[in-house]
Amino acid sequence: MTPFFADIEPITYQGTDSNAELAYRHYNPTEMLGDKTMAEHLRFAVCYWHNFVWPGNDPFGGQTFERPWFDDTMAAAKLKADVAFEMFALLQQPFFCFHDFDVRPEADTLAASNARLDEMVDYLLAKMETTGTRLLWGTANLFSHRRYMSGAATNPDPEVFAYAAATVKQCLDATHRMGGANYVLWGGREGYETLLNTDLKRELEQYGRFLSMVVDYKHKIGFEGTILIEPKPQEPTKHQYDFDTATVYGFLKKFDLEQEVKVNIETGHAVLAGHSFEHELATANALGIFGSIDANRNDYQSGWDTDQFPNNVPEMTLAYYHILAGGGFGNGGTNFDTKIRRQSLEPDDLLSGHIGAMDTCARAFKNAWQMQAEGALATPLAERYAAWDQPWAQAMLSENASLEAIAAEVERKGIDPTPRSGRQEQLENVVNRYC
Ligand code: XUL
Ligand code: CO
Repeated sequence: MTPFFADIEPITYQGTDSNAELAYRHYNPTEMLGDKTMAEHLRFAVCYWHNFVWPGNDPFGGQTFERPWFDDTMAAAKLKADVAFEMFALLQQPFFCFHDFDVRPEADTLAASNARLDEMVDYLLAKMETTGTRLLWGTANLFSHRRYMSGAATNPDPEVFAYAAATVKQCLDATHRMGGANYVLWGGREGYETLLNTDLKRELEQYGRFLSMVVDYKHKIGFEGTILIEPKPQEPTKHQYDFDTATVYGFLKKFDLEQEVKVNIETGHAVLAGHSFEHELATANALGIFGSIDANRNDYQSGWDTDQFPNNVPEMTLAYYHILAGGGFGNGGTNFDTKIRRQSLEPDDLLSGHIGAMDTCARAFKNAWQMQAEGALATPLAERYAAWDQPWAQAMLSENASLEAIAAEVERKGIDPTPRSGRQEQLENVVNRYC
């Protein structure tokens, strides 16, 4: 054991009456909902990067956290892994997620960096074995290093494309070795700052080729996890190609990848795109590409990606409602791509953030489960569309329907629609009853 978390005990479920700082009040991992436990439904994951790598900097100031592993050596990387897995053991969440960059220091050559990653994967695998923590997804950091400043797959320089391809190959191998349930691609630098220096069509073609090769490689090595794209409209890049779920779907369709690739939807990214979280989830369900979530929220005023722990129960209730409506998580899960605030210096601040997040999600999930079970929204929704069940209405949607036939029908029947209330306020009250 490292001294980092001193003698903090594993976090346990203590119920809503508990006043303990470090306890779950709603997340009861073994509680059954239907035929699955809460842990199996929610599939919580803790991210490596914000918790153990981020130094607390912001655009106006540098490091605020002092951690004994903030150092570029392999020994420091191992200490970081020790502490990370100590936190996983305290929280007892089933999964974690990482980038190559998070777990190994960069070396002078790609080959040397890869060797370091391999060594760290062995180290992590041993820890996964002892703690039982599994990998929700692995990913490559194709955005921090200056080589990626103009993109990875979409870079005007083919050498960067090649470097990124070699890196993703390595990270897919690592994820496969670790039994990862998914592999994520977040294209933070796949986009452009100005069209004055950008050939958008060419860059999209490059990206399509790149992603096709990722899918091919996944099949070659027998990786059974899902390849996920994480949409985000901007930040760091002004215009990101993976703007939102609908944009990603159009891109996947163009390159015939819509059966192969799904989306990892992040609360804050949805909001940055001008949507709600549930809009993105419902869109992914409708298009058949829902994969997984990053459940971190933004500050509702600041307008940038603040990666805060979820603490809005109604927002998460609607999110899980849509996830359940789509059949729940398959390979996906609830990842916390979250960071504590830069003033939150104490080790147990890391725990408080996750405990609150897991309780928020558990509470929201139970609400959503109940709403689903009682048809709270599904029944009025079915009623709203019920007229479409009539044969003449269905006929309008059939392949031999035509505008002229419909026009004749309108005349023959004297169709004259009567507007009906959308009942939004009633439905909002229904949701609030569950929250
Ligand atoms: C950035 C973001 C990433 C991805 C993984 O906004 O969400 O951390 O989740 O690269
Ligand atoms: Co994310």
